[in-house]
Amino acid sequence: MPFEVPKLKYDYNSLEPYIDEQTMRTHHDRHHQAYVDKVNTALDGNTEHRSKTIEALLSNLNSVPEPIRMAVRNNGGGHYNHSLFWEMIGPKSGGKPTGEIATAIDKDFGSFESFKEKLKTAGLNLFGSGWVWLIVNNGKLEVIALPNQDNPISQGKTPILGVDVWEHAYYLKYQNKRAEYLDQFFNIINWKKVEELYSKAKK
Ligand code: MN3
Repeated sequence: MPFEVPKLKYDYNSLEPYIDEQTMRTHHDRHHQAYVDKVNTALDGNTEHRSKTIEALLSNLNSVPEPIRMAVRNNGGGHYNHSLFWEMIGPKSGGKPTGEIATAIDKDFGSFESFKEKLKTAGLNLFGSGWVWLIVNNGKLEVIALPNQDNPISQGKTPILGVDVWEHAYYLKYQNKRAEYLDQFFNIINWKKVEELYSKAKK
């Protein structure tokens, strides 16, 4: 089955004023679609690998034939990352997390404020395009930055929140002000989804 871009579960304009409608349309309908088209093309004709899930492919990249490995890593990664991303953000979101994830953040980062600072600094220090991830690694929360469309699952780690720091994610509204985008990003984090992923990851 070829991969498909999942439909957004909220309106394109519902993340305003933090993420503008035009950015959402271009990002979801064009950028994500391009990753999907390219990974489908790469896997076309490869009966063994095209039947696998995107998670299975990315968590064992070495099993992907060398000639298409980079295309799967980049475009398959783009598909997986963005599919997660649309769920990790949402309207009427943001604020502070509650429940288990809030306790874990306090325990592993000291406080919510220092977690925020850590995520923001990682985003600012990431040179070029990539993502900043909140991951679960051996039961502990960590913030890591990865280039391009690489995903923590390729390193055996579980992502529970991802911030897209490619310019296409923020440039129309924020231009070169990445710091402001990172600050405003906290207004659209869907902590319910993050907590759900956290509960699954620590089992
Ligand atoms: Mn993107």
